Amino acid sequence: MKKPVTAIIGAGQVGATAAQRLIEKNISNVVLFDIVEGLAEGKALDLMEAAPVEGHNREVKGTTRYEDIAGADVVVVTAGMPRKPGMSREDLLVLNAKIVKSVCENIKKFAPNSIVITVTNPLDIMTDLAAKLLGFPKSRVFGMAGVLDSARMRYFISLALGVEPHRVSSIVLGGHGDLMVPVTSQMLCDGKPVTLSEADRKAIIERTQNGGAEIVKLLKTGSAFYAPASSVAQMVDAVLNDKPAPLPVCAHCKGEYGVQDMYCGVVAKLGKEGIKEIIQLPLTPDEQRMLKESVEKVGAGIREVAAMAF
Ligand code: A3D
Repeated sequence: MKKPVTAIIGAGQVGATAAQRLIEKNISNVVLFDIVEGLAEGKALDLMEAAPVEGHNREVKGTTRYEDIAGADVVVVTAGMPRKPGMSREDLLVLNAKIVKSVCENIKKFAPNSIVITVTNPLDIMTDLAAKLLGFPKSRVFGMAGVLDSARMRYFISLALGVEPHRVSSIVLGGHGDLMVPVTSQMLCDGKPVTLSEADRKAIIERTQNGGAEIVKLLKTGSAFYAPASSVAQMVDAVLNDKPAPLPVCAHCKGEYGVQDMYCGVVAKLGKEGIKEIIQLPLTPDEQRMLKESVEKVGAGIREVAAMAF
């Protein structure tokens, strides 16, 4: 039986760490691509030299040749520039739109049957752009943000409760930006509803919304990559192995939450064909209002890109 292959475009912090997660968790083989000569090859070799110690049988191939992504089951797009301190996700718009365009042309040519998971920021806008450029069924193109944002929220809730992070579940909906919607009405610990003080609840919303910026500020160069890479790996695993548990992802909506023909962070079941089903959660009026604002902001960004020549 053919071993599943994930192609990762961009061998930077997120791409290379995602490759590490995928092989060390035994999820798939990886083709790691970058335009910088030697970068993907060097990181792939380094990762493979860890295989005897880590004890896995997966392979990573580093390359600068797009031909090598042929036959990939999943393509993860992490090519792009990360945010620098003081830089908004929107500042990245033009820069990353050009990169996503060239990446999509090659995915279309060399991996036309793949499932595409975008990571490049600004996430929702780049996912919409990728879907339009690729022309694949929209169910086969979606973005990673919700798993990461929800993981950050889960961690912050666990700190407030003083419990292990894995016992907490929670969801973040909407765009991957300052207006994302941490759904505090659905927080659970060991499957039971969590009640927090109003001050804690507000602090968790704020810290989650600023989760990416908090790390950018600390690192000073570059942005988060360990948790983003874990989130990518969980999504690839859900796709390749038809995992039944729904995940928060940036998916194409056809009326869910009133969002028409647009990409937005929602909860969805993933599988070999991509997005299998979007699941709508009951939201409080406040959460519905926040989601509407978040969606409007993403819509403005999408229109901005549509009007751009790049
Ligand atoms: P970084 O470590 O700079 O890696 C980006 C890589 O892309 C570099 O190795 C570049 O050489 C490569 N690259 C640039 N142009 C091309 C191209 N045309 N084709 C192929 N490769 C190219 O960045 P990073 O890994 O930290 O972040 C990558 C992207 O993911 C950025 O846009 C980040 O903002 C974004 N990101 C998103 C999230 C989300 O939650 C959505 C989280 C973390 C990072």
